[in-house]
Amino acid sequence: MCIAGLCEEDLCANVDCDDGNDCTVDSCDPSNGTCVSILICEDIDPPALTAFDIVPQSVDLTGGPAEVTFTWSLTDPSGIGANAIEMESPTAGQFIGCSPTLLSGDQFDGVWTCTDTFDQGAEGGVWEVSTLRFSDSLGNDARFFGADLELLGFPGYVDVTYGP
Ligand SMILES: [Ca+2]
Ligand SMILES: [Ca+2]
Repeated sequence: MCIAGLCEEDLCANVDCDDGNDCTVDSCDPSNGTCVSILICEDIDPPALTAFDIVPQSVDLTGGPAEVTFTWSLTDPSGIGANAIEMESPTAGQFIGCSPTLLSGDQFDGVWTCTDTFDQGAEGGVWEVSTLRFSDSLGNDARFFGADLELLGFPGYVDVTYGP
């Protein structure tokens, strides 16, 4: 821009300050070209679980170990903080679990996935999701068990078998 014949470079000309977060108002500071985000929401809610799946929901360990993949979708205006899943065997106190990475989207609206393995010799029977736990970046957290997931119409269990 030019003022009184003196021209300055527009430091904000090619700066996109949109951080994808609806809870912030974003602008560019023309004095130095850096982004400024002002929080406009008070976020007291944990992330919203909008989808959850386990593939497969039945594994036969007769021939060896079997992988199981968890995929779920979370939205939160403050972004995701912690995020993890664990399954527990019917009686033997065995666990599998993993911490997901982003499959698509971003920390405000994204699909998360991770894979773990049932070792051959793992206890047979119905394994339950013992913890699906996540929080936003402010620490608002939620925890789901298998029964909670089933109530929402999502799978909460994996059937571990050794032959038919
Ligand atoms: Ca924003
Ligand atoms: Ca939140």
